[in-house]
Amino acid sequence: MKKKIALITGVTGQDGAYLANLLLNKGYKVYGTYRRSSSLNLWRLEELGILESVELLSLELLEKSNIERVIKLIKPDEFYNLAAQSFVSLSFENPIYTAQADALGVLKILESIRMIDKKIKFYQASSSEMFGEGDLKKLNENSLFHPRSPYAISKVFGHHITVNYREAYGIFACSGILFNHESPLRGIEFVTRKITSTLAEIRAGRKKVLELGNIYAKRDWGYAGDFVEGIWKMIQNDKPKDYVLATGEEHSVKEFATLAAKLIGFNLVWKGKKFNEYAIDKDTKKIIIKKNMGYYRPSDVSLLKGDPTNAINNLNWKPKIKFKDLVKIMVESDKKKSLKGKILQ
Ligand code: NAP
Ligand code: G4F
Repeated sequence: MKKKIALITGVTGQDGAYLANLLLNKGYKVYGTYRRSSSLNLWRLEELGILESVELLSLELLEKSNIERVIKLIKPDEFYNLAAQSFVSLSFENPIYTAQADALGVLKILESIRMIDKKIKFYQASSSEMFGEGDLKKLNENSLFHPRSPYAISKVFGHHITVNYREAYGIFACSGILFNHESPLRGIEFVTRKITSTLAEIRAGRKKVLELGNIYAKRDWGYAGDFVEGIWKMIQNDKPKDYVLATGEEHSVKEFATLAAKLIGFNLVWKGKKFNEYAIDKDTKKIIIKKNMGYYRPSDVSLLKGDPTNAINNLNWKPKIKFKDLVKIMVESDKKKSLKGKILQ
């Protein structure tokens, strides 16, 4: 039987690498796109041992001709759009670029699919950030969007245009509204990996302090390996439909940091209030974590918690890794990396 052909944009990112691994294990021919730049970012594919198995093609989301070239060349059965400027903080500094990549980039892909081959199944990486501030209950596919950053607003466009191409042109296009998912392959700019990598470096004596912004922000953190399974299931569904993937649990940044510090071997005590809050190691009396107002965002989202009931009932999907195990997996990985040398990524 002919192998199914999958195309993953953003294969050099966290989810791209895990999804490529999953699809290779399922017998797909996997093509992944990267951005041509001075330094190639292939460490995740290397860590998973799949660098040789994924066919790499260069693609810049802003260039429609790049998208058309790749689609015509490989004729994919399934197109997973994971590429994006995905860092919320950076979207405040580079809002126009973020909108071009995360909003118009999606439209460029959908237009290319419409013009070249409407049978290609399309997945769009939507985000729980689209819900933004407001609803304190668990968020599902029908909850209102109140996006709070240029990133989230761009993702709302990507989400709606995906629904529109499904409704208007009958394309099998679906959108996964994914809550935060993390792993040892998470970029070090995101708060979970920033915490585990910096604490490991402090333990190894190469860094002194971990500086954080809004430690009272709460997120619904799952494991990326579980979430890419849900992405694949959405595309295998009989009908294209959008789903929330989440764990249904909320934890604060402070909780994540305190647990990670304990697992790394610090005995933290929190002191001070509000902007002067800090944590010392009881044994050495040294400051391990302190606040830095520079990491606050112009507008943040204080709580995101999802309701994955529809995915559980209709996709037979379930997150397997719990919060405590997720923190442990990330801490263990960064401890190991820091013992081998400086953590660079
Ligand atoms: P990530 O690690 O930041 O990966 C993003 C990927 O997009 C990287 O491969 C990056 O390439 C590529 N990319 C960025 N700008 C591009 C451009 N202009 N043209 C082509 N490629 C570009 O993100 P992730 O955590 O894997 O997330 C995957 C997708 O899911 C993203 O769309 C993100 O917004 C969305 N999402 C993530 C989460 C989460 O919690 N992880 C939750 C909801 C939604 P380089 O390697 O060259 O930078
Ligand atoms: O780890 P974060 O940067 O992730 P954020 O903003 O929730 O976005 C991630 O998840 C989204 C899904 O909901 C994705 F769509 C998006 O692409 C990305 O993957 O920040 C989490 C929280 C924020 O409230 C932030 O203000 O942690 C808070 N925080 C506190 N101190 C910090 C820091 N965030 C970062 N990155 N660095 C800090 O020092």
